[in-house]
Amino acid sequence: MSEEIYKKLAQAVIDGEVDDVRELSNQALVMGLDPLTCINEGLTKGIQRVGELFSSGEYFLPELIIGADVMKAGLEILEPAMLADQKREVVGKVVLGTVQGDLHEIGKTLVGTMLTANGFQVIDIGVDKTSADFISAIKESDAAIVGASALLTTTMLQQKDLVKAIEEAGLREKVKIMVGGAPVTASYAEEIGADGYAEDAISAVDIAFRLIDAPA
Ligand code: B1M
Repeated sequence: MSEEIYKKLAQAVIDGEVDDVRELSNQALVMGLDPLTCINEGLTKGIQRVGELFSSGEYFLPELIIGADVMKAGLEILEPAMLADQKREVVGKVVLGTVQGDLHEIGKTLVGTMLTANGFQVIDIGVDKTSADFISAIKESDAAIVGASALLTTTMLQQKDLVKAIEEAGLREKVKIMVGGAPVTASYAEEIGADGYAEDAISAVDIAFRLIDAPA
């Protein structure tokens, strides 16, 4: 039964059916399904398929935009359920954003939700943020970690720029840098001098705990 819901959630994202996604997300919660599994096995599979259809020329930009909006409608229902039981004290502050020139927000927001659910205070500065924006937020919040997301092969270069800008601002000893996003790899993270790389939102939580040397 749960498999069926995941498949229907994915299909609704592919078809751009916002009402179906809302109904299925609510139904999943009533059934007691794990919201994160619904996101990973349902909504994310759906948006990945939309990406493939876009790559192969079967879908165009409007379908990409609709797919993202439909996924966000599902996340609006499922993400609060992940935060409902959160009672931990704040373990550390994280400044999180998507780099300059990049408008992809879904993965970054999901990382933020998982960090919040695990006791981090997340300062989400949004998308298309310059290195200077990240630095202002680090200074204002005194964050222990900065997380930069990039979804495009062109914009992942901004992560390198951010590491350099943090060094130049004299903050390198104060803040740990975590990078992620679909085109980013562990070896790229190492090459640019970041402290950590996470493949997905769950591993981002593990990495964040490791970076501040705290028990998960
Ligand atoms: Co865009 N887009 N897009 N897009 N888009 C991709 C990334 C693409 C792979 C699609 C494709 O061609 N198959 C392709 C990139 C190609 C490349 O560079 N190699 C692409 C393109 C080309 C573009 C445009 C250039 C299209 C155009 O205009 N012609 C354009 C660029 C706009 C811009 O940013 N300047 C564009 C626009 C858009 C929309 C705005 C329409 C929309 C985003 C809407 C929004 O976010 N509000 C969109 C979407 C939806 C996608 C796909 C289909 C889905 C992205 C997504 O939300 N995935 C994407 C294809 C794909 O990824 N398969 C695609 C779901 C999300 C949960 O996963 O974001 O990977 P993800 O996040 C994961 C991990 O990566 C990781 O954890 C997350 C959760 O598990 N992670 C981190 C992410 N950030 C992290 C940070 C961390 C740690 C882990 O630490 C800090």
